Amino acid sequence: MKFLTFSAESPADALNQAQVQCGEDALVVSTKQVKKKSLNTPALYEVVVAVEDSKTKQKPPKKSKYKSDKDVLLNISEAAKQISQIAKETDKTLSLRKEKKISQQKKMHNENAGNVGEIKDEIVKLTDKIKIIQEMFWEEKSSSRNNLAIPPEFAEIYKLAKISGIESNHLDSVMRLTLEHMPLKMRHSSESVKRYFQVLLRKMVPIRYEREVERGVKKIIMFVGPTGVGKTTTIAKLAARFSYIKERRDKVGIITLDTYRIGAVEQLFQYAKMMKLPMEDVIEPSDFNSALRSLSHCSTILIDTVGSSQYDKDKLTKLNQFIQNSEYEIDVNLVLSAGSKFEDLKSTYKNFSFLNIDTLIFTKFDETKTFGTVFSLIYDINKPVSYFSIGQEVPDDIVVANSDFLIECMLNGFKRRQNANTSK
Ligand SMILES: Nc1nc2c(ncn2[C@@H]2O[C@H](COP(=O)(O)OP(=O)(O)OP(=O)(O)O)[C@@H](O)[C@H]2O)c(=O)[nH]1
Ligand SMILES: [Mg+2]
Repeated sequence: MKFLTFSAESPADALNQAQVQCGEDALVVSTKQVKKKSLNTPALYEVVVAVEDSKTKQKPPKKSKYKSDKDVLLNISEAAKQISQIAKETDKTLSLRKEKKISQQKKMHNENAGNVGEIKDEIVKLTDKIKIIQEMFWEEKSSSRNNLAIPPEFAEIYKLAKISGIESNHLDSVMRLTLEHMPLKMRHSSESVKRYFQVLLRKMVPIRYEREVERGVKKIIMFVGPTGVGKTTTIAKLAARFSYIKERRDKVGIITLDTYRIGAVEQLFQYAKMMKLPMEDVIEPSDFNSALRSLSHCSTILIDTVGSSQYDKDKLTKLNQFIQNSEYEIDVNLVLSAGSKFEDLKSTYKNFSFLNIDTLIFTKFDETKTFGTVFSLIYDINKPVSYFSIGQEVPDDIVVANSDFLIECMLNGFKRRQNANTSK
């Protein structure tokens, strides 16, 4: 008796080979799976049969390792049944395993999905809570916003602008304009709302750009304003700027009308001397034109005045006499401190306005944190700004007015490095 082994991808195929080769009388010794099916290769089954030497039709395949008769169990027909059973069982086991694996994967997926879902739910709940809290505070204050319904995305910029000291009614009108004109798609984030709001604010600041003095034209600039705001210091900075710093240099002369205060003339005289600029002092309005004439060789004449309280009618009236007596047109610059309260700025402007103010200069940017008042005054009186003074240093601490600078200071505070365009 010989033992022969047949291999195939399924037990049935292996058995079939054995049948073809050895006939029906061959006895099946064993069947087993020798290799599992993988992704790339099929399964391998082995059937070992025992045959009498004379029953082998062809050259037998390789010899089996089974050597003993006692392993012989079944004839082939019987084995076929069992094999198909084994195959079924194997398939069943495999599919059971597969099902188990899938169900495990599903379970894990469901568990993960459950976790992610739970986290998502939590985030949504938290976001809602934050919005509700925001709106609670928001609603609480709504009475002071003239019933202006402001969406939560606008809350951040609203609060920033509010703490800048801007007047409530000005802030509400800017808000109203933003709400009316801002494209819907920009409203979803507070960042884009902020940007839009900033652009709008910038457009609302009237600026007077610095112009070159035309040849043959005299530019006579008078600086008026309350006491101690920085008129004299600003004149010194601008005298240096016009005569030495700007590309096209002007011939600059200085006149001071501030002859009351001890040391006032001396203060300006020292600057004029350092810069080698001609300077005249005038006491009476009737002498004003002769002083202007004596500086006829200058294309730019800067006039310092005595600081006066906006309530000091006598001083203001005398100041007006100088302007009225002048043979030349005078550009009147009202100098104000950025740190003053809005009401004070407004009353100062009101009481100086009979001098026909042409432009505003704001000083002491480095001494305040609230620039909304500056914005509000400009917005209210609609007068252009020409310079911002940002410190005591002569000649460096002066900035040619620009709306970007002011709005940046208003929303994010004054920073000295913003000073890149100083005097430019
Ligand atoms: N921090 C700061 N100080 C300034 C600025 N501008 C002027 N000052 C200071 O403010 C003080 C008054 O400056 P002045 O230029 O004398 O002011 P003024 O308006 O001429 O004063 P009166 O002639 O007395 O009315 C001085 O100590 C200046 O150095 C500024 O932008 N920032
Ligand atoms: Mg002065």
